[in-house]
Amino acid sequence: MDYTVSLVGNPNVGKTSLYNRITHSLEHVGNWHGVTVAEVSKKIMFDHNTIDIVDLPGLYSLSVYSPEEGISRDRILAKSSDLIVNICEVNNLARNLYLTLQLLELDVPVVLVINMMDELRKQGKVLNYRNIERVLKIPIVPMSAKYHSDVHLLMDVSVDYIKTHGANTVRLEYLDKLPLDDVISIIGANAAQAGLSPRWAAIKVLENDAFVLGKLNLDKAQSSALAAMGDLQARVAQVRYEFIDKITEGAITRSVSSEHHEMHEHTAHNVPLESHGENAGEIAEIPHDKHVRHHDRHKAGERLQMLGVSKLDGIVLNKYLALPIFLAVMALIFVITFGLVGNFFTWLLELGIDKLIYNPLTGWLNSINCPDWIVGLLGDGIIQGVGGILVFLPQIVLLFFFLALLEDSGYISRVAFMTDGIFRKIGLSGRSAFTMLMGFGCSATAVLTARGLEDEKMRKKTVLLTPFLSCSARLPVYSTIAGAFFAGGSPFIIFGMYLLGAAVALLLAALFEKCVKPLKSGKLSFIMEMPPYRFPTAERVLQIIWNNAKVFLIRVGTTIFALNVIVWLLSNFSFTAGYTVGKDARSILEVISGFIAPVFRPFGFGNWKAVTSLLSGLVAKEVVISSIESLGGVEAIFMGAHPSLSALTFMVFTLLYVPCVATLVAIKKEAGLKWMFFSLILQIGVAYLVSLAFYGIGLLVLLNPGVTVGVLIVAFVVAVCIAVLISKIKGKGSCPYCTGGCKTCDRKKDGKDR
Ligand SMILES: Nc1nc2c(ncn2[C@@H]2O[C@H](COP(=O)(O)OP(=O)(O)OP(=O)(O)O)[C@@H](O)[C@H]2O)c(=O)[nH]1
Ligand SMILES: [Mg+2]
Repeated sequence: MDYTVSLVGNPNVGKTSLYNRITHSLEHVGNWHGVTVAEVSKKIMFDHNTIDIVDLPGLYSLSVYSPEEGISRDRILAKSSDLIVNICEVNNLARNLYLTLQLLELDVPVVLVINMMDELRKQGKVLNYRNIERVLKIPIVPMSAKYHSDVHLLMDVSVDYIKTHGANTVRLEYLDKLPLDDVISIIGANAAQAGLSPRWAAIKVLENDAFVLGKLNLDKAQSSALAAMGDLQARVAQVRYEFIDKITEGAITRSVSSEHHEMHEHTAHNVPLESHGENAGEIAEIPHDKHVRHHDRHKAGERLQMLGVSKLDGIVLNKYLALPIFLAVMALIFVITFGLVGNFFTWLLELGIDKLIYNPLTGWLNSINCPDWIVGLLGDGIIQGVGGILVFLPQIVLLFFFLALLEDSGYISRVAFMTDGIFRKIGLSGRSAFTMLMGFGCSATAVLTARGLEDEKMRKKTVLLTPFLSCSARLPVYSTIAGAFFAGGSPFIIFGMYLLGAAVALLLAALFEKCVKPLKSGKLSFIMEMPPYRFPTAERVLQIIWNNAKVFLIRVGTTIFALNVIVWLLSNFSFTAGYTVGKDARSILEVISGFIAPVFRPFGFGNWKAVTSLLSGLVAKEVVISSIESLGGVEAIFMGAHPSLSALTFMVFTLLYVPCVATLVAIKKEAGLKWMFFSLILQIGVAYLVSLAFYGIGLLVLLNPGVTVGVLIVAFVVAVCIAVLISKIKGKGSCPYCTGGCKTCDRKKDGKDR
């Protein structure tokens, strides 16, 4: 038989970890909320059945607020799955069960997985889920998806449940406390017409669910009849939570012994549902935070919710230490990646390619009198060009490894938390920080993670600014050029590039907030859950290394290889005279790129080779450097009066202009064609202007260092004074919850909601 099984649950509960275990995939897992932003699926064979396993973005409830949650809601409402495997996190059982109840209200077949049992075990506690299972009448499978849990068992239970689950829907007693019959008498016909179950539609109407209300298309009389019943949204949440509290009472207790717990985790689910006994009697300790309950999420006000804040957070999130710690962590990562460790492996690879491939191959080709152009194409075009990129494999793997450590440990959520204050002042939120930090890996995939942002304008702004964060494809460019011109100082030059990218993005965000009306988002509430600190397993570390090495090697073997061959051919053949080496003829690229070259003359690299490499970088940024390698190396490009300054400016331009075509496609997907063109012009414009300013200031420093540095310091101090003055005038009378404009703020100065 063919079945579809969807994995559904709150964000960050381990859905993708479980998906990877079941399907043997390597999908992105991270210790923050909103890692998965699109549906992913894979078919597996299980017990002669073909099962399509679908991993979905996390959602707190069926009333959704962001596009990524909408993807999951649509799949659930379409009832296109034969089974929903609902994953809950054991340490947040009550809040997670809120979604479970909504799934049961919808009458979809559900198997409940209670995940992260290992964390419960570490706390010396056990789970007794029998009462929950008995009341909800659904199978429950406890597990630890991160480790080697028995997914076979889960699949067994799931297939069994699909086959045996009949029409005996569970009676959720708390629904009797709601005036559902009254609502059905008003909206029943509309619900049937919209293809919705009247009872379910009635619950959603009480919850003021905009999506369902839109589908029901109620007339004025119906709307007024509903309004007359009063606002029952909070009541719905209250009866659900009272029910959850009742069924989870005594579910988590102190462990008698770890063996006892093992029995619970691995065998108890085999006991038939009906025969489960009563629960053990100790008092439950279920950490849940009523403030984060979903019905509260959109209550006006700007709040950050912190869960699982540990002592370490006292230091990491300290008002004065947070930023220095973050910068120190990033600097350390860069020194390791681009300093001794990364450089050593890169040097080793370089040596290997030269001694084992380039020298023997070109020697042999020359010895058999191979035509010069073939020796050139294979030697300089392919081996030097593609090999010039391949040698960065260790640095790229190291960078991704550290990024994954930041993600998996939960530190990235702390960065989002500490940046939230400043980000909100410029119309972004801490949630944008996730997307921007992902931009250090790959701009195109990072742009897609902006889907998790609830506000459309903020989402657009994040999408437009993420490409300014330096992606890993730009790394070989910095590494080669900085290594050639600044040797020992190269890690700091590279770190500077990353900081410059972030600074430009933040300045632009502030500018948009002030001057571009369609991107002015204002200050918005952002509720963030702080995940506990977690350690990645050795298996996960190897997965990260393999995943990124594979993606990089495929790029090198396909796009970069093909482009290198094209660039080499076009730069060594002319329109009329064939192979140009040894002839007085201009190559095809010399003619074409030569047209654009004067544009870059002010920066000291106005030559066709530099233009060619920048143009080829539009397809993939790594090709900038492989083109430079195959066109004669950095010495052939930066030859002006101030080669080091030109080289630095080239790095700045590479940092800021369009990352690649794939990123543009991602921007189109997330924000539309109009914004894609806007971003294209913005990136090229900003790259040119910042490079111009950079080169100009650099020239002044070189010509008259003392005066220029003095002028710059004075200008900086004046600018800071003006900014402080403006914020003081604006912020006069403001409260800690806004920077002025208290009239529109959701809170009074004492912090209470208005
Ligand atoms: N200790 C422990 N950690 C787990 C377990 N399962 C997942 N994790 C960790 O929990 C975090 C979230 O895992 P994901 O699989 O990305 O969660 P998700 O539900 O797909 O998250 P979103 O896509 O953001 O909704 C990661 O750091 C995982 O390593 C588990 O059984 N035990
Ligand atoms: Mg996921």
